[in-house]
Formats: sequence, C-alpha cells, structure tokens
Amino acid sequence: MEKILSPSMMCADFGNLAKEIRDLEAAGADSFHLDLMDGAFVPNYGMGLQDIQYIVSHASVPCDVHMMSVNPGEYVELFAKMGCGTIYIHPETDPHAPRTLQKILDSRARAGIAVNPGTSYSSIAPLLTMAQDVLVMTVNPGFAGQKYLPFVDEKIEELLAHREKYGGFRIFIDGACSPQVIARLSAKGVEGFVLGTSALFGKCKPYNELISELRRL
Ligand code: S6P
Ligand code: MG
Repeated sequence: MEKILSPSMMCADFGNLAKEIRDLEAAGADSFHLDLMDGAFVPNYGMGLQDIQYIVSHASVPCDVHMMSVNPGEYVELFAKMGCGTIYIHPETDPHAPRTLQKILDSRARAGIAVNPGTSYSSIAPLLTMAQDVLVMTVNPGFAGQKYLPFVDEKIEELLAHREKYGGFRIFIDGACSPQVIARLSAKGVEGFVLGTSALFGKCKPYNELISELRRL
C-alpha cells in the first residue's frame, strides 16, 4: 500500500520556513501536518493562525490541521476557508462532535477525528460514519519527541478491522513514528504517518534521502 508521509511542521526550522516547505515538498512529502495547541486542552502552546496561514499559502501539498484546542466547532470554518485539507478535531473536547464534523464537511474540507491514547475504539465508533480520516495518537498530545505507547496497538487493530463497514476512512498515526513503527504498521494496512523527530527532523541526512528510505520500507 502507498504510504502518506506527512511532516509535522512544529518540528521544522521556523527561521527558514519557506525553505523547509520547499525542501520537504521536493523530498516527496505528501502533505503537511500542522499542530494547533491552545494551552488548555494540552499543556503546551503551538502554531497560531499566522503560522498556519503562512504554511497553507506557501505549500502546494495539502495542509492538515490537528486542532488540540477546546471548542473546535467555533473555528473549523476558519481553517476550511484558509484552505486546509483535513481538519482534525478531538472528540474528547467536543460534546457535539457530529455537529462539528458536519460543519467541516459542509465547508468542503476533509473531516477528521484525532483520538487520544486513552480514548477507546467503542467511544469513537459512532463518529466513524462521518470521519474521513482518523488520527490515532500514539503519544499523549502536546509534545514532539515522546515514546510510543504500545497499548494503542489494540485500538489500531480495531480500526483496521472495522473500517470497511464505515466507508473506508484513512488511518494516520501521530506520535513517535520511527522507521520501525512505520514498517510494522504499514504492513498491517495503515497508510498515513506523521513524521516528527523520530523519523525526519534533526537527523544528519537530507530530507530527500530520509523520505525515500521511509517510502521503501
Ligand atoms: C504532538 C503532535 C504531533 C507531534 C509529532 C512529533 O502533540 O500532535 O503531531 O508533532 O508526533 O513526532 P515525534 O516523532 O517527535 O513524536
Ligand atoms: Mg499532531
């Protein structure tokens, strides 16, 4: 299966952002992953509207926004208007997630749900008819450079086992996606991987070599 490799831009060099975007696209990045953090839903701040707008306007691949913020329903249309690809909301912070997903669909972006490590498959199953993309967090959201949480594997298996029934949503993995994790999960049928410090940023090799190696796994 073709892999969708999506660099996590909070790990990029913000002093050279235009060059980072160019280099990553030239290296074969399929999309960009943009982490919005509000200091309330997660204990960190990250990427504001200007950062997201800048990347969306300079990129030619889709830019997906991962909203780690309370009240996502208030803001999804803003990101759709900006031209974001998938808009991921966390159902853990949205009691009306179906309404918010419908808003995303109505504004012609892709509707996504991002799922914390501690959130069970059964609690998100009702949303799977609406979600086109499911972002499975394999670390607690908020920071790059954490360790993979192996207990999340069971939920990945459940999603893989049920996805046809729900119209074939795509599965993306976010958190500690190392080459080993990517090889193991792509063999099982997972297509999407968010690339942070475990596979792409802060390495001694150029992006094009790293991405080609990941593609061949
Ligand atoms: C974490 C965020 C992620 C990270 C990414 C970093 O809250 O949602 O998208 O940026 O997981 O990757 P790594 O390989 O450093 O864990
Ligand atoms: Mg993320």
